[in-house]
Amino acid sequence: MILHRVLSVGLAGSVLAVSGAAWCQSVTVTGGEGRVTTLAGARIADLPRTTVSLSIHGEDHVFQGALLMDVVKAAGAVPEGPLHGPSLAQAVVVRAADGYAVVFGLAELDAATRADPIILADQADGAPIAEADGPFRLAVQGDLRPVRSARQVTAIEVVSFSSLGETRAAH
Ligand SMILES: Nc1nc2c(c(=O)[nH]1)N[C@H]1C(S)=C(S)[C@@H](COP(=O)(O)O)O[C@H]1N2
Ligand SMILES: [Mo]
Repeated sequence: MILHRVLSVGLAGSVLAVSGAAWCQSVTVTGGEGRVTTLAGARIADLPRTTVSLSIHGEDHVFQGALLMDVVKAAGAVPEGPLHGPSLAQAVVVRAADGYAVVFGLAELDAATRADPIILADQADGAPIAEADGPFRLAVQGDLRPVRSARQVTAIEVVSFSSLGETRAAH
């Protein structure tokens, strides 16, 4: 009976998470070989949820969404498992609707390498993110200024700078 209740609450939570602005929106993810995958808002909302709190212009906000690493992995742009070799020379470019773009080293997204989470948020302060900032925005924990917490994210590109060759061949 208690288990049933927990499951019900969990299901209601995920239905709430995909309601609102992000439901009918998507983000494109371009992988190392130029393959483009479109991730629907519902798919992003289905990934494990993480919370990041940021102070923006002196106001505290709580953002919730998927780890950016889980998003690029869900799109097949980054292989599962620990980062090795050529993966450490990959960068993640996140582009916004207004032309703003920010860059991370892939290792910055890796929970085994860097403690502070970077999320693609679809909720701010308990509600879907309004059009002016969303429906998707980054929330980058650990930056001293919120300058890389790009609003209105539309596209993510994983770019390789390695001269070691194919990422998947690394051990
Ligand atoms: N798409 C987009 N995201 C952005 C920016 C921007 O110009 N465009 N400015 C950044 C900066 S400089 C800051 S300080 C934070 C908060 O700024 P805001 O008041 O413009 O939201 O958003 C960041 N995200
Ligand atoms: Mo800023």
